[in-house]
Amino acid sequence: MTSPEVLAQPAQDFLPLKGTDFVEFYVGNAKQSAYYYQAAFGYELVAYAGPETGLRDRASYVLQQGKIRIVLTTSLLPDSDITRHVSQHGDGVKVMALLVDDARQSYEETTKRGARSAFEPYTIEDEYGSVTLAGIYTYGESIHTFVERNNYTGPFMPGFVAKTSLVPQGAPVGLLHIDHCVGNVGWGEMNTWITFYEDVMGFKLLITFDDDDISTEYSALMSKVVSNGNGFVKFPINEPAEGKKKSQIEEYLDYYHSPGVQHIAIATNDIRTTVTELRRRGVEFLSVPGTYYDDLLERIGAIDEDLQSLKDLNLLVDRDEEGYLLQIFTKPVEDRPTVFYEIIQRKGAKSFGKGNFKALFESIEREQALRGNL
Ligand code: TYF
Ligand code: FE
Repeated sequence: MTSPEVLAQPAQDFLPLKGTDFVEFYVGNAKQSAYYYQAAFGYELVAYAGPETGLRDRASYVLQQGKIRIVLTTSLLPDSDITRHVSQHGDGVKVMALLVDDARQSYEETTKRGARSAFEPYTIEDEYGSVTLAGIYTYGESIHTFVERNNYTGPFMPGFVAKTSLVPQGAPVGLLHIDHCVGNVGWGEMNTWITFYEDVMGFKLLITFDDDDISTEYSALMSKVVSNGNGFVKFPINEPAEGKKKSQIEEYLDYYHSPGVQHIAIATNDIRTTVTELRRRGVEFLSVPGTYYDDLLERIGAIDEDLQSLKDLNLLVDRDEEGYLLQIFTKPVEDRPTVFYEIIQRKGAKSFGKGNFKALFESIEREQALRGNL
């Protein structure tokens, strides 16, 4: 007979992930985007690659705050994969890179389960050590790059040189790590991609939000959240649903012209200080009506923060069985209504703010209406 201890053993994780290594955006003008991320969001410029380092086709800026690393890449050519990506999608996320111990094995385990290859494993090295990279496609044109850092000690990876700059107003604002990265996919495609994360990447379904949760009168969407084994990497996937109004997911797809990353949620442990500073630097946030706060404490119970301070900053609060969370959403950070950021502080809660969906989606709808897309 099998002992209970043996039965309790979790299945071997065939894709152990140590976290998000970087998120790479393809943008129209990386020099100016890098300034925005420094001045507005408080990232620090740490590395660079471009013509000065021998690249003829592109330039990339690497920005860091806490454990978050953002790479901003632009094309120098009239026609290239980057040029075409920017032409089709506008500025957007190309790569969600995942830190692994073994990039070759990660590539093999996922491609043998059906992942479409983006590029085969290769190793690059310089005087600081070596890095092995491999890539697979996920939804749309987005890819997951597996990054294996063999105790690499350089500023980013071989090919990049250290680069700093002093944007005087650009001190860090307390951004710590990526909490989750959300994808928008087309009608009827959500389950295909949930199955991809389950079967090909070994993720587990955490939560399902269906019509009853979301799409009644409000911006219609369905959403499921998958997580990797250790919970460090969480990917909610949204698909549009039929509703009374045009789905916010449909609006995204109309402007991004394919599935892609919708929002990146960034953790802070002091959301009031973080958001005060982001607002001072001109970051624009969605807002909910003052009446949101009228019955907030009745809905969610006692919290550490003074209610007025949350109302002043327009922060949203939600509670689950394990605690509560505070969150707020930026407006899109491009001219197209595509990628935006969420700032989130978790105080025990592991959920995603379901109690705020109504107020949040009504707020998004007001913005959609201003754009003539409702
Ligand atoms: O990540 C989430 O699930 C929450 C809620 O278009 C959310 O941040 C879901 C869909 C959406 C905006 C926010
Ligand atoms: Fe979110």
